Amino acid sequence: MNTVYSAEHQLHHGKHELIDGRLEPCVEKPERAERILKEIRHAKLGEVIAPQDFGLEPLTRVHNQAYLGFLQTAYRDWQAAHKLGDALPYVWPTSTSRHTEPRAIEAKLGRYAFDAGTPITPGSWQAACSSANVALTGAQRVTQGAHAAFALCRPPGHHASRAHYGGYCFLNNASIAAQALLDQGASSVAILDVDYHHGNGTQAIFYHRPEVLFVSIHADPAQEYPYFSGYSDETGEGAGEGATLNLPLPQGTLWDDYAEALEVGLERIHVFAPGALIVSLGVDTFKHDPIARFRLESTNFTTLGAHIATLKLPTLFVMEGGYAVEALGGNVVNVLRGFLER
Ligand code: SP5
Ligand code: ZN
Repeated sequence: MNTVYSAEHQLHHGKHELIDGRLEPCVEKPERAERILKEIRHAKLGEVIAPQDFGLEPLTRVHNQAYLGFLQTAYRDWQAAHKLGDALPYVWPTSTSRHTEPRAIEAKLGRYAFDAGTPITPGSWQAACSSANVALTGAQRVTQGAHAAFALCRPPGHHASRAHYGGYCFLNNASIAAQALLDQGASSVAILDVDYHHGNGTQAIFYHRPEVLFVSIHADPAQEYPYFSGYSDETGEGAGEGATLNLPLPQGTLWDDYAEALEVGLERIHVFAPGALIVSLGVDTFKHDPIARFRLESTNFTTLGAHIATLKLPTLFVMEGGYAVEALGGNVVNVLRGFLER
C-alpha cells in the first residue's frame, strides 16, 4: 500500500494548548508524523509518495469560503494586530450574541474556533492545505484502482466542520477525500472513524447527506471531549436520517468491548455497501495515550486492521489522532499490516 506524505506538515508547530487549566506543550506535534513515517519505512509497507496540489476547489466542496479566507490570513491578521506568539481564541459568541461578521482578529478566532487547544502558527494554513492534498492524493489512488492507500495527514481533520476549527484540526481531510471520491463518480462512501474522540466535524458535514455513511466508535461524550456531540441518538437528519451511527464507549474500555462495537459498525457499513471506505485512523485509543482513556494494546491494532479488511472495500486510511509518540508509529503500522495481511 502506498503512503502519501509531505514534510510540509512541519510548518504547523504550535507551542501551547489550553488544557485542564494550564497552557501545556502541544501534544499534536511534528514528531508524530515523523515517527509514523519512520515505522512505515522500517516495515517496508510500500512506496512513500508526495502529494499533488489540488488547489482550493476541493476544499470549497466541504468548507465555506469565509472560513477558508479566515484561515488563510488568520496568522497575518494576528501579527498585524500586534498580538504575540501563536493565535489562540479567548472570547466566544453565544446564542445571545450578535451575528454580525466580526472584524477584529480576536473576535474572528472565537467566531471560527470551538476550543482553545488549537493554536494557529505562521505555517498552519500551508500545513493544513498540504494535509488535505495528502488525503486527496490518497483518494485519487483509490479512484484509479488501488485497493488501499494511507494518507499520512498532519494536522488531523475530523474535528473541523464546514466553518469551525478545533481539536487540532483545520481542514477536514477525510471529508474532503470523501467528497472527492463522490465527485469522481463513487455513488456512496462510508467513513469509519476509530479515533478516541468523536469526529464531530465529519458528522456535521454529512449529517443531512444519505450518500455518506458516518460510523464512529469513540469515548462517551458525556465524559469526554468534544462533549457536545457523539451520542448514540444522533442518527442523521432529513435525507441523512439513518446515515450516522455513533457507538460511544466508556472511559477504560478494553479490546473485547471495543471489538463488539466494531462488529456493529462494520455490519452497518456492509449493509450500506458503499463504493469506497475511508477510515479516520486515530490510535489515541492506545492504553498509554497521554490525553485519552481507552486501554487498547498495540497487538489489538493488528486485529482492528484485519477486521476492517473483512469489508473487502477500496479503502483510504486518513491519519487523525494518537499522541503516545513512542508507540505511535508501531500502532499505525499494526493497523495497516493487519489490513494487508488478512
Ligand atoms: C484529532 C484529535 O485527536 N484531537 C483531540 C483533541 C483533544 N483536545 C482536548 C484534550 C482534552 C484532554 N483532557 C484530559 C487530559 C488528561 N491530562
Ligand atoms: Zn482523537
